[in-house]
Amino acid sequence: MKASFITALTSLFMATQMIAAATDSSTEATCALGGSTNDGSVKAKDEQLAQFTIVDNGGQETSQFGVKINNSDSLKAGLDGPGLMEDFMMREKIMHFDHERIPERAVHARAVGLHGYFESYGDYSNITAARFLREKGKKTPMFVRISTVLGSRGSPDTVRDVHGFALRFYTDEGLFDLVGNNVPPFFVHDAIKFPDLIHAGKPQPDTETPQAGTAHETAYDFFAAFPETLHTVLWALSGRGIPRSLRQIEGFGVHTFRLVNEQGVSTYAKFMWKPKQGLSNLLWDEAQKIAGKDIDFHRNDIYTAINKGDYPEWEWGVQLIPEKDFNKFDFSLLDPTKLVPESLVPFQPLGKIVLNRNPDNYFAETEQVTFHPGHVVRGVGFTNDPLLQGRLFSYLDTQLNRMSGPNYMQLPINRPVNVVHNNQRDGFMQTQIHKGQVAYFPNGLQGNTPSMVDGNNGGYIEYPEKINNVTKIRGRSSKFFDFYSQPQLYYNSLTDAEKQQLIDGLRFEIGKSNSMDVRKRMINQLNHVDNDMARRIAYTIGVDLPDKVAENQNKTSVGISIEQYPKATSIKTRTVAILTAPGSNNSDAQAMFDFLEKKGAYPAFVGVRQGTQDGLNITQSYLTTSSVLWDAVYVPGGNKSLEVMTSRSSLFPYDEPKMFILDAFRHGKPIAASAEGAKLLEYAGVDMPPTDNSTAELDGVIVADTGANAESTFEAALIQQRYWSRLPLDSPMMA
Ligand code: HDD
Repeated sequence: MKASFITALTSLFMATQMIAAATDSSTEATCALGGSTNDGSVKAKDEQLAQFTIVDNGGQETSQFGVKINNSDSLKAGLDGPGLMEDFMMREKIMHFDHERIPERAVHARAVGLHGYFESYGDYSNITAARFLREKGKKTPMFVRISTVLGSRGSPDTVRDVHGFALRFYTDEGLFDLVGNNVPPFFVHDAIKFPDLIHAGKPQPDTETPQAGTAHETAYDFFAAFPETLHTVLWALSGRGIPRSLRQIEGFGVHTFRLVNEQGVSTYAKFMWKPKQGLSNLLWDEAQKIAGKDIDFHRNDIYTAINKGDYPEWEWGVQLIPEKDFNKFDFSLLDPTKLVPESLVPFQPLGKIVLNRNPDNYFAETEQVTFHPGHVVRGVGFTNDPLLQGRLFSYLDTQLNRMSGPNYMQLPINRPVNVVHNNQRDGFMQTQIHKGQVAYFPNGLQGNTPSMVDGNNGGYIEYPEKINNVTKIRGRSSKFFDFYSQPQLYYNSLTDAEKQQLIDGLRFEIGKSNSMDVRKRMINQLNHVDNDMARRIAYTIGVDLPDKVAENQNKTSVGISIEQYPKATSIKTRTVAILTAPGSNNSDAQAMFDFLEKKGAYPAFVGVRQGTQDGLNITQSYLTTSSVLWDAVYVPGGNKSLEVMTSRSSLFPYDEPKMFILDAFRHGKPIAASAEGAKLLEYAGVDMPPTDNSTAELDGVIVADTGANAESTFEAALIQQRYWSRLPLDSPMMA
């Protein structure tokens, strides 16, 4: 028997028992898989989860079978004597501990899970029969899990990787799981290649290195041999792979799905969701440092914003393509390595996602949630995308490995909010007590119930796609074999600074391969995308600069560049470190703090020691924090404090205040200082704005006397978030 699953369901069972004891009416609420009979109101899921929530605070310790106990010492034959076999308290406690872990996900093990809701902007019954999209203002509860792909559960948040972005809608007609990523294409055409892709990217089997990334030989050996991967490799190696915040990423359903309306009309749909917080990414130098300074950086960022009531929001919608236009594009809609450029088919928002509650328990919710692309509701259907078809098997199968039995959909986080009836029975950790002698269909004894409902009467609509005259074959249609047009489109659509980041990312990753053959083969592939890019990379990784083999078609699309993405409209949630030392001008420092806080930013004072200093509440010391953890820096005045900050001492073993400014400068972040505070900027050697009597600003470096003017200039810089112009570009010699 698989104890981990038993353990989880034992507590679920106890919770149900407690509720049953507390309220007589609970029998109805918990009798059928699906629990609550609520019709899908936005609170339905929270109410259902509350039935299983236990607060131990203030309670008395009991064993799992409910007996009050004292298990702080084991039972012995005398104080110095041997332990006794009869010690049921010890056996139970240690047995449970021994079985606390379940297998981590084969991919996407590292994640954060969040509750929220979806709100429909209107009635979309013209395109889909899905009820959650058929009424303006209708809210549907959601659970969302955002993950990295390759790292183990304990790997750092800021490794470079594609990010999983799995959405679960608890609609009132069943679960809809959209198990997507933060980039629109996927690496391979066909699910049968997925194990190869993951084996190449995961730590190598001989040494189990490296952890959580593709910067190694086997990954590029595979990419170089399999050019369909190139498009997604470019997305992952650009800023998209190292987001600044999980609140500032896009989401994509990747595959072409179908939406089917009540009349049976199907429209192809590419799902995508766009953050209202804007898009933003880290620089590789930051990402690597953050991985050491705050391994949980992304989780902390999103938990904090939600705890403070700054709920992240995404516009969720579709690109729609009529059935008749299936062959309209020079790529196949069934090819998941291609995107549909927004310049060809615009994004149409259908509603918004709001994430507004952090989970109560990581394991019960984020770890035990079992997403599955096959969880679709009436009005949503699949296409013949060969990657999607394989996924429909994999996700069910993998949950059996993680959950050790087929009843995992009874776990609180997995239950739909509508009632479930079927003839599935038994299995490990069955928690439902199905009454009656009938567990089959058709039947006479139970009036042929649970009855079957077809698509015309509220049941799932099977789209009657015609599949005639086909030959069984292992292969792909010819359009799948254009490997380079979309990587080119992607590369062309980036700004110069973004191209540089991508090139630097590729230099880092390919350069980590010891095999010169792998490096050469990879440059050969990249040369089919863009000769200039390939040469700039080749220059630094010891490969001969390749001659041009392909013309760049110079096609571009909107919606690709992060730098050109619409900015957030306020400075809400921007983090600002205010650097102080004994003698800081506290009214200057406090005034900036108050201004930023009023505007919704998250300022904090950094000082030589935590506690109160000159009336300021110092929450971070130079040793507990670091420049890379902040969006921006402010240096208030105070001649004495600046003397301290610009001299080496045991308080700053590594010249921390100087490095704070220098890192912020090199990373293109807004830096502001009062006229006195500017001494620290000079000491750090950053490019200073021209001096005059008013606020002076140069590429996000702002020097001013205190006053409203400096504040509003700083505010504008914080909205800008990063000054790409400060980041160096390659010199022409490399090409
Ligand atoms: Fe997958 C997990 C996204 C292709 C097999 N995948 C998983 C998760 C996300 C994705 C977000 C984490 C879900 C969660 O948070 O629990 N996967 C994708 C996307 C793909 C994709 C966007 C391409 C469009 N995946 C894919 C293929 C296969 C898998 C082709 C297998 C043939 N994926 C899995 C899995 C996982 C998984 C092994 C691991 C844990 C889990 O399912 O629940 O079954």
